[in-house]
Amino acid sequence: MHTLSERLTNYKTMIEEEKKIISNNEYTADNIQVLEGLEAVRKRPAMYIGDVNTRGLHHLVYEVVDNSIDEAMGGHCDRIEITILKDNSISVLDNGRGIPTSLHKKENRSALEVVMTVLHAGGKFDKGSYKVSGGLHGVGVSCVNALSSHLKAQVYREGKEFVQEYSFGNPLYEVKTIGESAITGTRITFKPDGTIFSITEYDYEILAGRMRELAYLNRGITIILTDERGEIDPEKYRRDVFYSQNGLIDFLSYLDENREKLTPDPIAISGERNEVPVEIALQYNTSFTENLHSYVNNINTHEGGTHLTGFRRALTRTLKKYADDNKMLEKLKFEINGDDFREGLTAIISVKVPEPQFEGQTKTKLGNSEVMGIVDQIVSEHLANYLEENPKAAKIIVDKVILAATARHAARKARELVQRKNVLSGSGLPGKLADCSDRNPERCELYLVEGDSAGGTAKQGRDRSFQAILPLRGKILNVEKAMPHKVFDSEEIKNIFTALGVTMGTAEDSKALNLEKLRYHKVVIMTDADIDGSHIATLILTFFFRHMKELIERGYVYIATPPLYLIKKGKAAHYCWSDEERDAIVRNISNDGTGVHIQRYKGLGEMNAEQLWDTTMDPKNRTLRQVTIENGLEADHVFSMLMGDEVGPRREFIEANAKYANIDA
Ligand code: 0RA
Repeated sequence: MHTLSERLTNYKTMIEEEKKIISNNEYTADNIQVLEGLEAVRKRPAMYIGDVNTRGLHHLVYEVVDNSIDEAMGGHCDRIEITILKDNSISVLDNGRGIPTSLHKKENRSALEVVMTVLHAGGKFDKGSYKVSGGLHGVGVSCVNALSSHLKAQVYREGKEFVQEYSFGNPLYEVKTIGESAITGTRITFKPDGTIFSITEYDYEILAGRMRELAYLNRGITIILTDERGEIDPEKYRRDVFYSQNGLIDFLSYLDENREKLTPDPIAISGERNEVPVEIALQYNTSFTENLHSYVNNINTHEGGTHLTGFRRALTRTLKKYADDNKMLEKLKFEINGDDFREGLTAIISVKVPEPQFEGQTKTKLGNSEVMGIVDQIVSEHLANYLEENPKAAKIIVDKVILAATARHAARKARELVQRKNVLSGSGLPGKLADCSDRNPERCELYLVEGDSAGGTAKQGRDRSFQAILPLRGKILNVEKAMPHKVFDSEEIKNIFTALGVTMGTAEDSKALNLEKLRYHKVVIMTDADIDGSHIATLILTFFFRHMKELIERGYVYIATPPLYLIKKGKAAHYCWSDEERDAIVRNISNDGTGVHIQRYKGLGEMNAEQLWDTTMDPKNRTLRQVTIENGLEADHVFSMLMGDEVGPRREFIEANAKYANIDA
């Protein structure tokens, strides 16, 4: 394992490698960039941290915290404090050994300065040096320095406090000793460069989500997040302490908090082969969704990869063998397939790989082929033992698998019936759809509208060249709770599928959407601006999240925002979307408060076609909220909570988020 400390000693070798490459005449543009140092990061920041928007801004924090996590994984540190300061600077303090400040012989300057100002990882010359935790790009703290208008490094070590400050990555003075210290550790405080980032305000929830995840993935570390903006009174600072004693097992209970467990205890698997430690927690619940989360070096591998394949194979093979050996499948009249073994399964898979190869569109798919066999072997062994030792739980799990296979069989029949009917009914489009005339999906919009009456208004108000309307009757099916084949029975859901032009996923592979024939690139959910309306919007979103996730991932799903008030004085009319806006307008247009008429829109039905067009559908005036999945874990947690059995938390959440604010979290 190569932590920052080892990287420092590797540094000499890296320089020598660079020289070798230069003398071999392989001096390409890429290599020059590395040699140029931090200037390269400022020139092309997105290449190093992904983007210069919200994601990149938060990535800076992860990059710094990762170094402290590395120190903790080496057993030198157990506490990390992250503070958002008043001016949106970030301070990260750990109680590790402190970054060495002694003279780096080769460089003839302090090791601290080398760490802070020399670009290490991510390039060719970084072979063999990896970070166990590692941000997505693993670019190191020098990148953060390059992208900060100001950074201060404080080191507590050898009984002293050392300090060095930088401006845009350049040291302002040599490392100096400024006093004594009874503690050891490192504090990095930085202010992201406002000329590079389009957004400079930190989002507490985004940081909290990642810190919670890190605490679960690295048991025993206390991670404290504090927000010092806002309140003047320090007692009221927002603050969370993330700590997990049992790691992935705790993570699992958090994820499945709102699901009903099938067996009382989760299954924990851990082992190590060829310097690849593997840790897994899994548990079956009564839901019908498969919920797998995988990590490599603390990075969420959204696109899966070899570790996940190894896990799936071992799970299927081991469970199948156990069921066969115990003659539990004899009465079954049809084949069981891999998906059946994962219905209602929540699992977290965390591996540490010395030299991870990341592939895929978002570079979150593990490519190292050796990892597949390692995970497969460890899972097979542990799971086989578990099943032998826990026959009661084993029986419950196998019964669940049989139920899944049976339901899948029923679903296929239902789907075939639907498709046959569609072929018979001509165009195949739902009768309730008022389609648009344009046929270019990139220009076309489909409005999913709550209720026939609002649907009628929308049909009159729309621009029929590019806007299509599909009215939905009342509450659509709660896919979180319904058996999978019910999804194919639901009239409203069938209509959504057929209007969109995508084939309904097979139950064997419900996630393989065929978007080639997608007829609209904007799908707009339009419901009343009240609790019922937000519940309906959430039902529709849950359906998209579970059955058409790709639509959300591509940014095709939106929520319309009808106004809350119409304010009239004489002939002048103003719409407003919040109470504050209403008050401001009333103050503006009336000196005496007389002659002002305020209408509160309770539903879309209270607007006429022209008003609906003006406020909510006209691309020139409307505000559409794009639905995104920033954090798949949090999204899953929210949906399982909103749509699950527990009524209490749902009500609270919906009331607190009446504008659906957290659904696009
Ligand atoms: C290299 C060597 C040593 C500590 C660290 C790096 C270190 C780096 C960071 C970054 C954030 N927090 C950190 N804590 C420690 C120590 C080597 C030794 O003392 O022998």
